[in-house]
Amino acid sequence: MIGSLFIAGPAGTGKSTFAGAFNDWLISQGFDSIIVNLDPGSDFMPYNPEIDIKEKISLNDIMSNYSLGPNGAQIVAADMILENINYIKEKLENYPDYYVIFDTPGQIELFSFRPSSPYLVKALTNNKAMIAFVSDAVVSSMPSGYISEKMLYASLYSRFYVPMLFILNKIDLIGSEKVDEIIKWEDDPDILLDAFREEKGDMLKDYFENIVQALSNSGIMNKIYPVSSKDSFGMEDVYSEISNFFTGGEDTDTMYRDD
Ligand SMILES: Nc1nc2c(ncn2[C@@H]2O[C@H](COP(=O)(O)OP(=O)(O)OP(=O)(O)O)[C@@H](O)[C@H]2O)c(=O)[nH]1
Ligand SMILES: [Mg+2]
Repeated sequence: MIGSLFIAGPAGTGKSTFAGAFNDWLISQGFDSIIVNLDPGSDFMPYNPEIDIKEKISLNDIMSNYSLGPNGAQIVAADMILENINYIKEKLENYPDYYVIFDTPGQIELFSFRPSSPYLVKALTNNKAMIAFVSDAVVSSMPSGYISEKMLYASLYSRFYVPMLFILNKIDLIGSEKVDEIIKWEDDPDILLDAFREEKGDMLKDYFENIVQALSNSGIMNKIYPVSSKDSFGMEDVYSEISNFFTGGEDTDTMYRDD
């Protein structure tokens, strides 16, 4: 692989739609790209994965074999991905000059907080990995929602230590003025703090100020990528970032061979 992008984020933010849209965009631009589905619980996928963990792991089988409910089965399934790592690795060998997009389970904790996940990322990609954290623009359009998403983003970074992109998805639902406002929050913590005061009053000001300061000092507030996966908007900026990281900005798909 040239490099990989793990798509993570809270449930329903559009991870799978973004995975499909970004893969389609890459292919439309002449790049080679595939999707690997790592979500054993996805009933519907808005793309055709080249590699699909559902061929190896069935949530229904786990529920009946281990007498588990759907949540317990999801946890067992997430850990079982490791047992199938060679299956995925062997299949990936067929795609040496490809970008590989990994779609991860809907519930963010299954990817973020299982002990196996950082190992999985490393073993599957040999450290050629980035994470696209997909946030929902509607949630992020309130200062309190935005900062909660940033804290989740920071928590993923604390687990994986790989370069990450904050994708503000579904911007078609909030309009360009709101997007511009969110970008200003990202650039200037004081503007974010003012907006937060307008939303919540002065009550939690100190708490919020300290959190924003900590995130700002840690480099977590640096850049966001506004995207509409529905309209295929914003994909080029995402591509620029990953191509910069994996190929040093060279517009080629053959620089980072495994051999
Ligand atoms: N308007 C709009 N809707 C979107 C966009 N991206 C995704 N959606 C919708 O958001 C819903 C959830 O999308 P998914 O791609 O399934 O989200 P997900 O994060 O993969 O969901 P889980 O894996 O179940 O957690 C679907 O109804 C999508 O059509 C977007 O850019 N704009
Ligand atoms: Mg999904």
